[in-house]
Amino acid sequence: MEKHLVSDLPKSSERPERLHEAMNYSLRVGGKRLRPVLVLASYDLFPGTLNPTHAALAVEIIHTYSLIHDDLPAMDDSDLRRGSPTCHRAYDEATAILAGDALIPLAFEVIAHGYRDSPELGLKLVSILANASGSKKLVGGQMEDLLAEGKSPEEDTLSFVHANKTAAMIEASLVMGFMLGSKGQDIELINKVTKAGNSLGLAFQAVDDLLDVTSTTEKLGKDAAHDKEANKMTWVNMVGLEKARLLAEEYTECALSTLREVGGDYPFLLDLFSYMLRREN
Ligand code: GRG
Repeated sequence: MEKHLVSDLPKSSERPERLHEAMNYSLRVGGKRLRPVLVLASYDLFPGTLNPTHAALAVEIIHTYSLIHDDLPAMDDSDLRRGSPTCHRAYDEATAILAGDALIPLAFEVIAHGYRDSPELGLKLVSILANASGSKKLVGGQMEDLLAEGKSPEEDTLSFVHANKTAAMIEASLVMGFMLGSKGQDIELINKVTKAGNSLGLAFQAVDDLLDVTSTTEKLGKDAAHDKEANKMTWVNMVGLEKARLLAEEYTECALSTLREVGGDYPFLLDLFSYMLRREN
């Protein structure tokens, strides 16, 4: 993945250099690469003949754009991301906006080019990624998250935000990887993978909420206690630490049991799901 993040991106030396530098900066500065690993591991459940790397790269590109824009002064106004200055701090606000903007079409270009010999599948992947990152999912979740700041917690809003801002991209990662594999046409299995991805995404967000209050800025590579300061609606604010931890465990358990129903070569993914519950950043 790291190799492709170097070889498959516009070079920083290409004009406009500042824009390409900023795009490369945010993509290479770090990050767990969780979503691309989910794409690759989901493909490995029932491997086929197609290369899942392009889909994995596209998902990480969209995720990175969303982080760049989320960090902007108009949104979370964060100084630190992936252990380094945020894009607008390392460059400037206009460059960060444009870097995020340019990453969106790049992701779709990576898919269109990578799967040009399997156009039908390529179109399905474009559609899944566009849907997961669009106004009803990622961007919609972000909108409701911003609208909810400072308001008293409501379960309906919290569920909407978590399902769409966070879980949709995690779910899409698993589904895209699976669809590239040899059982990628099996609707029943796709539905199970979707369910596992949704549960995993909700568990991921519950852990994210917990880490915001239990971890440090150094460990997280982003500002700790940020949710509290911004008066964000989180599980911790809503039900407290203990119950938020229980929720994370329940969602993880659901993801694990659904994954077992999917079958295939799942030991790595099972370990990854469990690690995600124990993660420290
Ligand atoms: C600006 C459209 C738009 C959306 C922003 C990414 C995002 C939505 C908000 C970031 C804030 C946040 C806590 C989101 C939920 C969880 C999440 C996506 C965390 C970041 O993902 P990680 O931990 O990050 O996988 P790395 O850096 O490891 O890739």
